[in-house]
Parts: sequence; structure tokens; C-alpha cells
Amino acid sequence: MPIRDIQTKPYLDQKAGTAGLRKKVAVFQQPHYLENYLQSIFDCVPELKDGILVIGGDGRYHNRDAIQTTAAIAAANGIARLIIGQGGLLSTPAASMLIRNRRAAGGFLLTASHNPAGPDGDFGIKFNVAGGGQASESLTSRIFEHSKTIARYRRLDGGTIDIDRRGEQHLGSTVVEIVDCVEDYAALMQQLFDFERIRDWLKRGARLRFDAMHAVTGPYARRIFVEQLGAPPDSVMNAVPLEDFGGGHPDPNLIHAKHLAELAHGDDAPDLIAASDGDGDRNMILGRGIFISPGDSLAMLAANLPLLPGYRDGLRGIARSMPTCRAADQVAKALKVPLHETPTGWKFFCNLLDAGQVTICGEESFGTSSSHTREKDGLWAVLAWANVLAATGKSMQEIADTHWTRFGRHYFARHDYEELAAPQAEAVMQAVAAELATLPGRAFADLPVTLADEFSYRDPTDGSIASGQGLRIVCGDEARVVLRLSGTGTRGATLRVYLERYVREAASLHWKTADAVAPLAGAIDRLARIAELTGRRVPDVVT
Ligand code: G16
Repeated sequence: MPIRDIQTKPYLDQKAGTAGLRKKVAVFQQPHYLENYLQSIFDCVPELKDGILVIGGDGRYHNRDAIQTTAAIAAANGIARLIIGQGGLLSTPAASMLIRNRRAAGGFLLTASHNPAGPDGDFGIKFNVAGGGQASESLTSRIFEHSKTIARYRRLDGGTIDIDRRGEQHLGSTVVEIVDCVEDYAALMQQLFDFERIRDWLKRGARLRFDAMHAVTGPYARRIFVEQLGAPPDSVMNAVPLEDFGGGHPDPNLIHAKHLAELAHGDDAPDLIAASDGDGDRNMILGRGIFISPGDSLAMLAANLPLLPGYRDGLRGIARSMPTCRAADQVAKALKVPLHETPTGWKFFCNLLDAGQVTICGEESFGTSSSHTREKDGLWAVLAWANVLAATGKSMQEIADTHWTRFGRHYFARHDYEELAAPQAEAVMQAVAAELATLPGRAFADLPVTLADEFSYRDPTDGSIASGQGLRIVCGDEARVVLRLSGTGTRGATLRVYLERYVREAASLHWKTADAVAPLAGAIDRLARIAELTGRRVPDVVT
């Protein structure tokens, strides 16, 4: 098969964001667009040559075509072996884990996460490096700079691969191995969790309901929950991955998975209710009558993790992204382990995980995971909760009550203002930035401000500095408000306002979250002049 050098011109108009390059499908369908991006990566990462590369996606529209293109460019660039998930499927955490297990030089994850799919939806691609983690900020910048001057890409002509047939094939001189997308992942989960105990818990009548939202986790959930753990088949909803995700928005939160919150509060609620997103890295956790916020989930799992087989040696440390509520900090203090506060973006955790400094990490954006992979892992979080429930014999509500009584409770809400014109969003940030210096000592929602700044982070492992990572107004341990602009949207700018209120008294542990954070929401609306500067009186999404 001939390798051709194809003349081209630069196409990328912006650097890949916190989670890879995400654009409308039509953008990716332009001739040479994906090819240019891929070639820029191969040019900037010479160690890929002669190495192993993992490829898989979330099954969304354009996935199968993009896999053929990626394979043809990879083969032309001298990749020795491609490992591709059967049907083109690999969840993000499973792909990261395969990169690690198979000592691959890197991997391409074809996903736009939870963003809607279909011909009018989004597509995306993310490059992960050896070790399974996301490409660093500096590598991403180098790739973007290179893409601005690229004049040719290399492509193997004439070969297609059968991505549905397991086993080995050849594409030119590259070996292509099509693998079962679940097998290695499920084997790792069996090492980390007590499957026997979870099986027994289910046999004794405990009930689980998992919504795969017609995205990539369906095959994983069926194999693990139904076939391996013995849950009834109807425990897994929407298990068949569809190219348009069934027309849904596979973003597991109280808005897009509202039906699960209704199930949790209904008469016949299962013991554990959960969902994952498009590419399987996010998770939402509920129990009978209760929603566990991501920040609480991180803290509660951290507190209970040593009960689980893979974590018997205890925790090395806990990490959370800055906007995530500070519930995990209380657990770290009690367990006497370090707590790391990082900017938003999973890559910041990867360095700490690689350095062996943390065991569990999580983000308010429904992401939780551990040192077993270098991505957040939706099914891992669900299995961890199932194992905690099975091991303690307690209900989700009892676990939460015990936790809050011991550590206090962090009420947390995120208000999103979506599709703002970029100057409007910037104006809000500037309005707050201009006040920061005057805030310490002043009252904010009747609480004294102890710190007001723009968050920047010095990575303890490599000394790199990430600045401009969000504005924060802190009132001691009691309250905190954070503002930042989203790095993952594909339309306009999204302003995120994070509200956190901490209480310890027994009488305050069962408030409604919206009531608990209402004074903070009012105070920041006034300070940031959100309504005046954006014309929005209320947020578009509250989670
Ligand atoms: C991605 C990153 C996460 C990050 C999230 C934040 O998630 O992988 O680490 O927390 O974006 O998004 P934003 O900048 O919009 O707040 P995902 O699930 O979209 O890949």
C-alpha cells in the first residue's frame, strides 16, 4: 500500500482545550482537518514512531470514519501496532488503562465527552501520552504552533480495517489488533473491588440501576453488573451505544439525568442509582432518597476506600480541583494525608498520580477516579460505591449521615451561564477581579472574607505554574465562591459560579442545598453584576 505525502494548509483555529479538540462534526468532516491535527501530533511526538498506539471512541457519529483516518495516518507515520476497541469503542478510562497496560506510546480518544452527538452534534479527539495521561499544556501548545505552519501530511492509501472483527490484521506494515473493549478493564476492576461481596449484596436483595445513556458504558455495565455480578438485566438502562446517543445529552447531572433523581425519590427506589457520560469518565451517584454531590462522593469514598481490596494499604493523598467543595479536605485532615488543590482539568492530577502522591482524586464536574488509571472513571466510582454499600451493610443515606456527623457537611451548587458573548463573560470576571483587593475583612453574605484572589498553581512534581485558574472569594472554612470560564464549551463562553457553604451543627445537616447557598448566590450576583453585564437574571443550568 502506498504512503502519500499530501499538500495541505493550516486548519486549526485554536489550541486543544482541557479535554482535547472539540468541534462540530461538520468541522471535523472538512477535508484535511483531522489529518492536519493528527500529523501535527505525529510530528511533535517522534517517540510514537515504531511504538504502540491505542485508538477508541465513545461511539458517536463520525467515530467509525475518524478511526479509519486515524489508522491510515498512524500507519503512514510508522506506528508498529495499533490497538483498537472492537466496533471503535473504548471508554476514556479503559483507553487510558490500555495505554498503561500495553505500554503504548500514546493513544487517541475519539470523543466530545458528554456533548450531544449526531450529524449536527459535536465530535472530538484527545491525545493521551505514554502512561495514559492527557497531553501536557506545553505539548498541546507545541502541537498547536506546529499546526499553524504545517504544509503536508502522510497517509497510507487504499487500506481499510475491519474494526468489528477481533484479532490481528495488517495495514501496510502496521499490525492492527482489534480488542474486546471491556475485557482488560473488567479484569482490573475485579482486582480493585470485592466482586464476591457485591454479588452477595445483590443476591440478598440489594438493587442497582445504572443508566448508560446510550453511550459507551453500556457494554461495560452489562458485562460487569449483569454478567459478572449477577444483577438483573434491567439494572442497566439504555445499554446500547447509539451514534446520536438516542438524541439525549449524556451528561449525568441533576438536569440531564433528572429521571434518575425522580427514581431516587420515588416509592420503589433502588439502593444505588448511577449514570455515566458519553465517554464513560463522569459519574453521578444517588441512593434511596438522596443525591450525593460529586464533592461529597469524593470525600465519602476517600473515607471508606481502605475497606476495598485494592486500597487496603490506605491513602497516599487526596486531590481535588480548586472549585470542588472542600469536603475532602476534612477527610484528609482526619486521615493525616496530604490534600492537593489543583486547577480544573484532569491532567493536573496525572502528575500527582505518577509521582505516587495521591490515591484518589475528584472534581465537582462529576469526575472521580484513583491511581488505577490516568482519567476519571465513571464505572469505577459506581463499583466503589457498590463495594462500600456491600461492605458496610449501610444505606447510602446512612453512610452520608455518618459522614456529615463526623466531618460536617459542605453544601455545594454550580450556576452556569451558557452561550454568553465572550466580552460579556470577560466583563463579569473583570468586575470581580477589580474588587478582589478590597474584599478581605469585608462581609460577604454576612461572613467575613478571609481571602480573595485569582488561583494559580505550582505543580509540585515539575515546578510548572498554571495561572489565571479562577477567582475565589473565601470566608474561612465556612463559605467560598469561585468564578471561572469553562474550557470545554463549543458555543460562546460559559461562566461558572461555584457556591459552597460548610456547616457542622446537627440541626444544619439536612437543609435544602439551594437554601443553604442562596445568600452566597445573592452576594455574588451583586458583586459580579451578572444580570447587568450579561442580561441574564437566572443561571441556565444549576447543578
Ligand atoms: C473535562 C476535563 C475535566 C474538567 C472538565 C471541566 O471534562 O477532563 O477534568 O473538570 O472538562 O470543564 P469546564 O472547563 O467546562 O468546566 P470532560 O468530562 O468534558 O472530558
